[in-house]
Amino acid sequence: MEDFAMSNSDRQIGLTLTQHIRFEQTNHRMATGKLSGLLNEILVAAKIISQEVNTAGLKAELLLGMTGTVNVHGEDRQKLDEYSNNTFIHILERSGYLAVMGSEENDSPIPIPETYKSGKYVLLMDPLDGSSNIDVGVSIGTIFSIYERVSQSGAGTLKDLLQPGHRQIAAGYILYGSSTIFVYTTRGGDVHGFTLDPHTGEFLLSHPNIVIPKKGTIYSINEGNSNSWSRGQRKYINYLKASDQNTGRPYKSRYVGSFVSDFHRTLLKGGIFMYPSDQKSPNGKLRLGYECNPMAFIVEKAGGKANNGSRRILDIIPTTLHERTPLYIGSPEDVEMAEKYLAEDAKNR
Ligand code: P6P
Repeated sequence: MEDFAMSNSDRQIGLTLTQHIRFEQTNHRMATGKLSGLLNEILVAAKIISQEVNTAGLKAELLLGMTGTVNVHGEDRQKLDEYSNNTFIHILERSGYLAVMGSEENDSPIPIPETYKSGKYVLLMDPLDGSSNIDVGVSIGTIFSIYERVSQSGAGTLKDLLQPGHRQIAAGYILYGSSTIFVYTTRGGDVHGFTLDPHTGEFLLSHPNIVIPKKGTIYSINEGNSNSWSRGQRKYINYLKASDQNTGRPYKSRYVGSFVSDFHRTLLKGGIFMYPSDQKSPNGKLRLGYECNPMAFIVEKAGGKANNGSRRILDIIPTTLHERTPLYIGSPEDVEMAEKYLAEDAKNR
């Protein structure tokens, strides 16, 4: 009789995201089932948005282009931005798992309507990051971050949304690219990636136990800002461009201009993504709460590092919902090397 015993990795092939979330829960990593429920609601929203993003070109009038409004950051709001934000809010506010939400698209906290049950978690999200790339077919993404509420009862508050990143319970992103990929991690878990099968509508396990290389050979930064960089930043980039076989230099330069895409490549291939402070943007461009903290939580779970040039991202205590921070994120050896060069700036100040 042929042996039908399957290896553990064989058993994982075809595992759906819903099944994976349930297995994580049964391993007592999400014992209550409430976090599982919340992640499954996010999964549903992701499928809806993926469908719209992938067919937006066919409904250009309806879904592409500007809405004629701007968001809290003064950035033109795209129709798909608004659609994605509304989709997440409408699905999650009625889930019963959340006490309050924060979104890149909303100036202030999003309360849970009294008609719905309030829950023990709070969620921060960038519903559609990289949206300036929508009309030109470049990959874009959703980023989310989940905490337990700190307020005792009743409606969630801004304080619930201003927790340091090390208190996250779960975080993840969805990349709407050549395929739709859902990557997530939980406090007690590892980092796993799932690819949407358009035929079954299921996210299937495609990247189990993601671990970032200790060192890479790719750097990712907007070189258009180089005239505004600090001296240490310029010296670091010149170091990466110099030839030295022993350290894999010169590094390759890759920059999509869509954070979820640039981060996903860095997570899988290693290297470093940087959005530094510069003369134009002293605090950098990326937002701490719903861009940097969730990606920092994920990269640390995958063995990587994330800092603001000197300080661990997950230790920063937010003071406002939309505050920005400089970001260095990726392979630990690369982030540490960047930190060494930037330390020179501190000495020369
Ligand atoms: P720049 C997109 O608008 C975004 O917020 C991130 O997705 C991306 O990493 C960054 O801005 C790109 O900024 O200044 O290089 O165009």
